[in-house]
Amino acid sequence: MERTFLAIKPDGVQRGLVGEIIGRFEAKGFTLVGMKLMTASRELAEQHYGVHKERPFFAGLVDFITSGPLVAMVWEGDGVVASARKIIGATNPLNSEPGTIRGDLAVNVGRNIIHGSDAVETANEEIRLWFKEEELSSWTPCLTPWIVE
Ligand code: IDP
Ligand code: MG
Repeated sequence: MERTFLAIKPDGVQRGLVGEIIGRFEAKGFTLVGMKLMTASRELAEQHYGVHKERPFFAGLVDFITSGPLVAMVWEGDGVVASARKIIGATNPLNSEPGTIRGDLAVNVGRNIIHGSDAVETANEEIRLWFKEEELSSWTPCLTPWIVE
């Protein structure tokens, strides 16, 4: 089953939006298979955002993402990687459509409250980076037959 890595960034945690954000993925019908509140080390943040290391915002991004607790999560479901990106919205919240998490809850690209993996392969790498296998639970919600035929 397809899985994606999502993280409610320190701004989302500080703003008290954890429940609101998780609720959107629950209500959609995806399955939560891993979750932890943690403060990321610089090493972890630099690895996670390694693809951006030459960008001018990289140092500030690492400072920000390590500045306090975030909520790291793994969600499961058919098509969850691309669907979660749509639910999250465009990177710059001023361009994110209303109805998306960033479109509804954020205004600044450096404070866009949530991360979501951008492809299945990236998702698998990010899940391995952030979680140990034993931290993930494979389970079938009892509502599944009412959500997936
Ligand atoms: P994504 O989070 O929508 O996948 P990416 O382009 O992968 O967006 O950028 C990773 C993160 O880096 C963004 O979510 C945002 O927090 C930050 N970021 C991207 N572009 C900028 C920028 O121009 N200024 C400040 N931060 C940026
Ligand atoms: Mg990205």
